[in-house]
Amino acid sequence: MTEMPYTPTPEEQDALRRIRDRLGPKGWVDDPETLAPWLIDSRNVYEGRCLGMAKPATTQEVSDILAIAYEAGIQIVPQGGNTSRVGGATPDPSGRQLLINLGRMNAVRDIDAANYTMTVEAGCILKDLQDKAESADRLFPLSLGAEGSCQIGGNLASNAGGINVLRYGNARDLVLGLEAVLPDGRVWNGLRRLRKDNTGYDLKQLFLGSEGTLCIITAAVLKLFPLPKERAAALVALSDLDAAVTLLEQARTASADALMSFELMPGFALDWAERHVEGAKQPFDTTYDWTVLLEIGGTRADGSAGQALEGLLERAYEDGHIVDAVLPQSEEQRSQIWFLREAIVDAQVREGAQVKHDVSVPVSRVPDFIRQANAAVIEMMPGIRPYPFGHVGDGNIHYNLSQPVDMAAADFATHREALQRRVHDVALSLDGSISAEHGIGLSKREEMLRCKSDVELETMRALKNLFDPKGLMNPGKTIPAARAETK
Ligand code: FAD
Ligand code: 2HG
Ligand code: ZN
Repeated sequence: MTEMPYTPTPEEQDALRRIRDRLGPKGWVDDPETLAPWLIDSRNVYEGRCLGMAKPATTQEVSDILAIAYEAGIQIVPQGGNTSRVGGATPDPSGRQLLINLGRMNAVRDIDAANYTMTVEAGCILKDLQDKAESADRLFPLSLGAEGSCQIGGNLASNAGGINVLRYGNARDLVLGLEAVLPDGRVWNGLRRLRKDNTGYDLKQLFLGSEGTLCIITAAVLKLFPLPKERAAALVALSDLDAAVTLLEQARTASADALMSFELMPGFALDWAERHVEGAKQPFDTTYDWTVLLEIGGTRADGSAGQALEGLLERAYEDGHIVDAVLPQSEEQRSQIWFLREAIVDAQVREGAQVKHDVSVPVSRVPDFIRQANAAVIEMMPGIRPYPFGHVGDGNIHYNLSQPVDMAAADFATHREALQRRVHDVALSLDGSISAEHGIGLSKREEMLRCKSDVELETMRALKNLFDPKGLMNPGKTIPAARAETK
């Protein structure tokens, strides 16, 4: 049975007409074909509908459309590049929500190289910002697989992590100032470029990571860093899983903490990438159990980063922590190895149904986490294929699972929740988190009830209510409803 599309009330129709008039034809999309990809999340788990997509080009337009929507009680789903892994940017199936996509707000307002800052609008594509910073001989270090399509507003709203957190921190650590529009349309201009500013509560930190539930981020002042003049990378094969933690410790010391990335990958993931992703090439002739891609950034182009890396690897080889290593000899080879790292994500999709996780534990407990989670899921489902990889330098593992080869994908999907609970239990028992970098969105909302205290949840609800008393901003995301009363 096909569901009837939602018919807006006369008040909503009037508000939508005013919004369309305010934005003009470039600022409004309601053609089903153009809308379709924006209504499905990046994992193809959620599909929604909407009243239309507003595409404001200025902060004032965002303010005006929020004010109109607020008055008419229209629910809003803020959206950037729609690469969320937790369904955070997908509207619900009711058809009553309005998408606001920031893609047209893509200007870099200012680069202040001496202050090491860049003021940017929310719709800038992350990769464009990296390039822009580089052209001013600066580094903007946020980097992740979706950087060619995700927007800085989405990165900040979800406090994204990625491959350089080890050295530079998460998205929230990279922001000095913020501009945001509150649900009723009021604009907060907090675009300060200060490294020291202890003037009361830090509102921007509340908005960063709020996943579109408190405000729409329209611009930000981002921190820049000296551009590394050389990058020395290696793909190494570990003697065993524990060696990952030992090598990480040694790499931080050997590089004087200039280690930028430290990514763990199971050897068979490299094979899967070569098999399924065009252009991906596994450089080893053997499938090792565990590999790590590490990279050191040097501030001088004098080969010192490369020397530090080689010295580190020689010692690690002598001590028996690594058994093999590939050191790229050119920029092209270095990008091939990074391509392989990003390709393992797509490769897993081609191996059938999957259940994803994004947990973190203290770095020292990563090996225990992987071993305990493996034992737990294999006990639940013999034949399941654990595919743990990720940012081990941050204690962040994407403990993904692939279906047993002889199981129907639909069958596997029915076990998703039970598997996720079990994996989350292991992470929580090791003092970990159920969401390291992807956020809560829709897919982890109910798990919040298991890992947050009443005090924490009640405070979050009170803050939500303070900023968004009508509950219009990204309803149903991030914050779970109150626990059902138990007798
Ligand atoms: P969207 O998906 O559009 O939105 C994300 C959330 O932010 C939603 O809740 C949305 O409502 C809200 N939002 C978006 N824009 C705004 C705004 N301007 N104001 C207020 N709220 C807003 N994440 C990591 O942390 N590390 C990774 O390494 C990583 N790798 C990825 C690799 C791939 C291939 C993919 C598909 C995703 C990956 N992600 C990763 C997940 C995702 O968090 C990031 O891609 C990115 O931060 C999301 O940005 P976006 O613009 O696509 O936001
Ligand atoms: C990564 O680290 C991303 O590659 C995506 O966070 C992880 O989708 C995933 O499983
Ligand atoms: Zn990740």
